Amino acid sequence: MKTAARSTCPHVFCNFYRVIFSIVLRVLLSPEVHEYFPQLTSMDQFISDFLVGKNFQQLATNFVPHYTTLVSKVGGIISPENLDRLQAALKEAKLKDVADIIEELLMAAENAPLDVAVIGESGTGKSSFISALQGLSYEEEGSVSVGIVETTMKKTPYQHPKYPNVTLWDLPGTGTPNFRPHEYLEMVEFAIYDFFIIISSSWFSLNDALLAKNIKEIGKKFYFVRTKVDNDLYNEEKSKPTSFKRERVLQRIRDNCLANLSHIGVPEPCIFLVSNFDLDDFDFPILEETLLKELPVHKCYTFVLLLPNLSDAFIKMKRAFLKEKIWLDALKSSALSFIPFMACFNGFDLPQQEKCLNLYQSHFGLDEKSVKVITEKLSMSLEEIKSFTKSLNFWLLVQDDSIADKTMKCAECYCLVHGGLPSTLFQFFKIYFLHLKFINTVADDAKILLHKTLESLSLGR
Ligand SMILES: Nc1nc2c(ncn2[C@@H]2O[C@H](COP(=O)(O)OP(=O)(O)O)[C@@H](O)[C@H]2O)c(=O)[nH]1
Ligand SMILES: [Mg+2]
Repeated sequence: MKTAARSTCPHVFCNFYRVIFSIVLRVLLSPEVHEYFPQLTSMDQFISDFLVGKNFQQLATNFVPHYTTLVSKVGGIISPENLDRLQAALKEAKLKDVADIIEELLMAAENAPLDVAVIGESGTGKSSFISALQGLSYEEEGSVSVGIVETTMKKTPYQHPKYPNVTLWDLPGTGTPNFRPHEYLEMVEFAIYDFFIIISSSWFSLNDALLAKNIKEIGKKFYFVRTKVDNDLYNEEKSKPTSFKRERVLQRIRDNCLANLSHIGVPEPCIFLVSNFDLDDFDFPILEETLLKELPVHKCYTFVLLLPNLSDAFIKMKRAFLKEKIWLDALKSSALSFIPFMACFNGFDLPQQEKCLNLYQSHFGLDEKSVKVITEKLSMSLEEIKSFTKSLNFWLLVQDDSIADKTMKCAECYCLVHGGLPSTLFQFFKIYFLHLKFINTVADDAKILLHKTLESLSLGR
């Protein structure tokens, strides 16, 4: 939520409106009506208590246990050290510090550059892997050229189409007989990459192992990705139709790669089997989860957003990160609201809200362009898709009763203590709950569409 000047303050809130507002509140909050009100989550309650100006010492004590329930299993935007900083500032009611720390963390998370190096011989599936990470099909404009034999020794950057701070680097192969890993890493400017992915579609070579050792020595992470396992399965099934067992074939590939890499000197290599044509199958989801666990905290937000919606678990993870961001933004605005003359709350502006919804749709692959691709995949019209989803209708979301109900509930808490509520604060709660509604609905729809797509794929197989 962007900040804008706070136009009204509690002290100058017009008496007339205060009386009217209290009457409306009393009616709305009568026990009969109250029963139907949706419950606030503990995080919503935290924001509400914060704005009321409750005991900050107590809020500081509650902060970390509350925060851990908010984030996904791979963690959140805030590292343990920064959690301590925030908690300390809260405890001493240093609200400007609270706002500054949150601002710093959000800026770092949103602007963190991510540079991924992809290395492998020509033909192993590097370009296909990069396209897959970009979420682009081969035919799409801006996608990487697949099936082109490399003739240069240059590295090629591919900027992610949705997230400009993410660059996927196609690095030249390591296939020369007198390969010198040290010189190679110097040539490709190893320091700029967050991690290296070494790709092979058959055996990993001695050069790959030498490279891995050198990458480790310079303190960077590497992962081995064995592509085209769909081909191996297909060939094996064709050649041994009666004894074919999918898991056994995959285990054999994994064991072979492990034995081969250990033999050429890579201790405990991390190997992921993938098919660039079928990312939700095989080890691609585990690869992404592993990368997330090992990335520095401030880079996780960027990485999570770029992940395609391959499974319920990934959609859940994206939802958790985005909800955390909304919550931190709200906490920052709340902290600033205590500081005189500080701009803190946005007005409720419908076009602005629609833009926000569009952004969340884009994060979950439900933007106009992606929905068009889905309609083609499912052989459905846009109207049919809209009949079982909710997030494609902005007005339906804005007019949702639960947002007004939750806003009233927070307003009640504030009014009980202060006797009235500035209109800017009312709008703040409305925007906060609306954004949470956007995320939950878009994520639910992403799940529904994922399942429909998987169903239609399995029927077509
Ligand atoms: N079956 C299968 N084919 C793949 C896979 N990845 C790439 N390919 C095909 O392998 C060929 C070479 O792929 P490309 O991405 O251009 O490899 P690069 O030279 O390493 O960039 C192309 O025909 C791709 O369609 C995969 O996982 N499975
Ligand atoms: Mg290529």
